[in-house]
Amino acid sequence: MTDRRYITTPIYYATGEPHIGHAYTTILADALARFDRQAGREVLFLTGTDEHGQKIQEEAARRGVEPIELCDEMAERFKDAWDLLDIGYDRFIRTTEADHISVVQAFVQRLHDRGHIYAGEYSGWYSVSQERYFTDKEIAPDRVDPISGKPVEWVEEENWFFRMSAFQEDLIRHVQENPDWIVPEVRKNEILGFLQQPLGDLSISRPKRRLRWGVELPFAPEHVAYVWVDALINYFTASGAIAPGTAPDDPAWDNVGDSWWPADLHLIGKDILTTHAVYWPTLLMGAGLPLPRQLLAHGWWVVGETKMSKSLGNVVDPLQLRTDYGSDALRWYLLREMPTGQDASFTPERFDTRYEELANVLGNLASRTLGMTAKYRDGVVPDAPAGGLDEAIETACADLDAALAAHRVHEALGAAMDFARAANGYVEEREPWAQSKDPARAEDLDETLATLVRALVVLSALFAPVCVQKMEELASRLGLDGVPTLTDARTLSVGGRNVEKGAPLFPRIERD
Ligand code: ME8
Repeated sequence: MTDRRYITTPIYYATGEPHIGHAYTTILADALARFDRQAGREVLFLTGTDEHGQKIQEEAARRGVEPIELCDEMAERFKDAWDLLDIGYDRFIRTTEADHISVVQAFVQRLHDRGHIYAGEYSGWYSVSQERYFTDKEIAPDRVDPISGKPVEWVEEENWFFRMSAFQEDLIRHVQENPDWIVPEVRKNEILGFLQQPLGDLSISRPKRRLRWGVELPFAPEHVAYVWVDALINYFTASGAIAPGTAPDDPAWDNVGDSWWPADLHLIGKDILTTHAVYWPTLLMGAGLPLPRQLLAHGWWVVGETKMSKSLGNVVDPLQLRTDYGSDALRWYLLREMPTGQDASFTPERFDTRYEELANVLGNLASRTLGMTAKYRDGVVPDAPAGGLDEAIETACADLDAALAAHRVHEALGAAMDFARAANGYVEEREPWAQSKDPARAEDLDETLATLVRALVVLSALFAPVCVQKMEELASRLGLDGVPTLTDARTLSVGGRNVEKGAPLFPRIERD
């Protein structure tokens, strides 16, 4: 692994409010970025909004506003939501930014100059909801798109095409030779299955008379770029590989190695796998650019058996959950509950269960450790050996690392929680309340308390990428100047520190 990581989320359509699915991907990216930073890596974490295309144009018309007004408003909504959920992105890109438009134009011109673009006629079934064409087979029998279930429309128009078919063999080889390029494996197999059929060429433009809200093609000013082409290029724009205004044949294109490109990890939902695993890599091949190092396509949050969607009216609002339970609890629930890569069902009962896990295991350990240090030692951590849980710490760190390397984030968090459980087990085993009654066991009690405080210091580091606020709070009660890195947490001296019990970290919450 390099000591730099470039992590991206999809850029979300600026048409609706951020919902729990958007929150999930973005919190996942944020937690991975925090784990990376904690391990000393330099990170570029990119998110943003997808602001061109028919979907935006239609939504703006429906609201009676200009597309850019809608985008300005929605970009702020997404930024506000991410602030409230403690998502510390490094860059928020909007596809209407002048810099991005310039890079898209240079990119498509470069494809054109390299002979990969031609003019043609297109006819097919188009889904505005997914901004994609679907084949007859995919829409049968109800003429709806297979992802959103919304009606498709028949479109016939003159378009510019990208010779995607020319890269089919190279793409298949790339997927086969890099078995971890698409994870989880089920998604890799889905793409290999898709690639067994001959790959068509990709229509990359829309005539302006049908769609005016997009990036004008430099070689065909009567057309705008197909929104997915424009959107995918965002990852490249934000890498800083090509300065806006760079000519399509500038040598800089052949030497992007000093920038953040290629991305290390594109996090996406499985709904947009084809665009990321087929359109994007072939476009990059056409432009002669390196491919992203990995795609992780996660599953869907569903309600009952159904995908969450605005039209079904079953969308869970992440900001309401934050108001009721706090951002840390929401982040914990989403990342701990969904096995990374699979679907998960949102239920209030499971939310409560996951919250109670935080309260009863981690919260309880913190209050008993800090409470006993206050009661038996006036809040000063004894200067005593603190290694009573060292083996459990080793195990937790090794399990966490292995799970993260395998992109099993739920298991990484499980390893952190198992360690908190082990520390509670240590309390039961050592019975500090009994030790405190026997003056001959004062040293034993010192060791118990020092060991438990060390455990809390380590736990603050283990949980901090997810429970951002509460672990800051815990670190401050432990007399620390911020949450330590995991390496420091294992070695810094705890003896002599003043600690403070404070109110429960995860208080009981009454549901109405
Ligand atoms: O597709 N469960 O944007 P989008 C889990 N603009 N994740 C979900 C989800 C759910 N129920 N619903 C949405 C677009 N997501 C394009 C992307 S990228 C160059 C352009 C998450 O607003 C998941 O990450 O429809 C999914 O891929 C993404 O939101 C789709 O967001």
